[in-house]
Amino acid sequence: MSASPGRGATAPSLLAALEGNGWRSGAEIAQRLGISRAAVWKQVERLRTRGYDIEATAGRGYRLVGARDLLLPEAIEASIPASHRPERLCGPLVHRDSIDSTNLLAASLAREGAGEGTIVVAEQQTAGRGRLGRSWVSPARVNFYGSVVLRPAIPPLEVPRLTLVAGIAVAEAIRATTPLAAAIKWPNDVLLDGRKVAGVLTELEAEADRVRFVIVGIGVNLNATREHFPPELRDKATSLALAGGAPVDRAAFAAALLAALDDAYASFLAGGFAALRQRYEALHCLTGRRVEVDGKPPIVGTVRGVDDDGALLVDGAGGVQRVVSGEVTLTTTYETLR
Ligand code: BT5
Repeated sequence: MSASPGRGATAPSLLAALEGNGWRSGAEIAQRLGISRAAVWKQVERLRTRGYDIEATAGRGYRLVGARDLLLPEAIEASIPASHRPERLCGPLVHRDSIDSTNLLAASLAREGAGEGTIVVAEQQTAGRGRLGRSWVSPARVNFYGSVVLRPAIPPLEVPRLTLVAGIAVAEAIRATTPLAAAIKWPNDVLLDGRKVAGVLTELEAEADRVRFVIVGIGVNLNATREHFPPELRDKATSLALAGGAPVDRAAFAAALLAALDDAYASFLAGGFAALRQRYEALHCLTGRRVEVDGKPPIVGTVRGVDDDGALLVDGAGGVQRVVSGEVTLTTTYETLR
């Protein structure tokens, strides 16, 4: 994924060569990677500066002592199954230890010409953003924060559908990597037992009828504890570890998420949201629920699902109405959402 067009063409990484916690001689690694022993040493140094603890002993070689579970491109790539060849999200994969917002860096890279499939991930965000000026709590080294650059040939009005596409990918990745029944709350929340575990922020730069680029930003709480959330969020937010009781391998989750997003995005490009509607409905937890959608006037009614354009169908006093944007609240309690 790093600099090559397809993951299949990516050279084997040093991390992959060190996998398994045993000693590997410099000569063995050099041969496997097709590089010199001096180059192996350089790569070891590079990984060390990026948080990996690699022992080096004369006569024995190198040993990976304990990767501090980071979202490094090498670690994410090593977790992607060989059977998954990305169609669109082929990288490069840019990693930052700390950043204001992955969406902002992805947008500036896109303005400088970064291609579709460029991915930015960070260990921490100092100004993580939600929708409408809200913020996204982004503590260091426990969660996933990532943004992808997309350049779809669709009218700007259809871009909000990509939020739903990303929601499918998040919920499917959670279901694929944990026993947890993640559900989507239209349009952009992913919930576990009614608590928010992930959010999607889709932003675009466009001319009147042409999209220049779209940034799809995804935040997923992985190993955050209650203490990582401010008090006002502790009953509304959760993480995979909090809900499932087991810590999550963050790089492996990132790999599953990127593969699911690549897959859902390819279906979207081929058949529009209509091609994904059933997948969305299967994960959507509002259908059949009484809701209120803010607006003037607010719409109150029972959710009948989503249509082929991704609009929420709300059956209220005036018949079924299509909702294309707005905040949806349940008229029953939030905690009952599953
Ligand atoms: C979202 O906004 O749900 C979109 C979140 C997108 C975050 C990603 S992280 C990578 C990329 N870079 C960014 O800067 N952003 C994206 P919204 O629907 O407006 O929800 C925001 C609300 O969710 C806040 O007002 C809080 O109530 C709640 N919230 C904030 N941080 C949270 C967290 N970590 N987990 C759960 N809920 C949170």
